[in-house]
Amino acid sequence: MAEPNEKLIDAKQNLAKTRVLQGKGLGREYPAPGRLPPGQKLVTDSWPVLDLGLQPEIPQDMWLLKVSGLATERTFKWEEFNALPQTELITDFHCVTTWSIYDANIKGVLWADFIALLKVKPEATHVMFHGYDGYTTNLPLTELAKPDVALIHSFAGKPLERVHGGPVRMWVPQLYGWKSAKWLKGIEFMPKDKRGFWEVRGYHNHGDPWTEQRYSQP
Ligand SMILES: Nc1nc2c(c(=O)[nH]1)N[C@H]1C(S)=C(S)[C@@H](COP(=O)(O)O)O[C@H]1N2
Ligand SMILES: [Mo]
Repeated sequence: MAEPNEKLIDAKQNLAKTRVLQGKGLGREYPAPGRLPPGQKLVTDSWPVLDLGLQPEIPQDMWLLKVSGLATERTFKWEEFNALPQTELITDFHCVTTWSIYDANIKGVLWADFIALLKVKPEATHVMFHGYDGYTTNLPLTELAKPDVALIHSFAGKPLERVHGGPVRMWVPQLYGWKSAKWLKGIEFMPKDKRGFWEVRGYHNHGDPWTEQRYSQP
């Protein structure tokens, strides 16, 4: 089994440490006027790829999505997932490493439609998303309730490429990209917050691009 690229992870973690004091509070105007969040650069010729040095290959018919924690346990296979109501969206997407893309045309199952199928216990307040590469990222249910949050499988009318997290990834476009887990494997409902992979390595716990919540003290 392949291992994450430790050097790459260390480099990003160190960057997060040196950047803690930048961003919010240094006299920039918040929120910045216009469509591009502060400190971001628009990329128009490509969609960059970010990962831990692993790009797991999960054929559609092997892909399983497990719901666990404070919800009735369920496992979705591709056919069941694909039979759920499908929505097409166009959103922007912003990565903490400063690239942004506009008008990503994506398709999948809205979080609102997905969660409506589950029996989530009232004590659940947060969710941990798990990827097939071992990646995790945490989100509050309040943030997931926002529009355009979805479990997606297509981009620009084609199946989501493996490098971008196919067969299925999360899409949480109002926050920095690290909150959108690729190669989605598990959705764990939690009674309180708990930091995920980058959140314990110096990334901000929330990750709002408009107020540049890039890095933070643990
Ligand atoms: N499973 C998994 N999901 C992940 C990551 C990862 O390493 N593993 N990287 C995150 C980061 S840091 C970003 S910016 C986005 C990038 O998505 P992209 O590679 O499709 O542009 O995926 C996020 N989701
Ligand atoms: Mo990122």
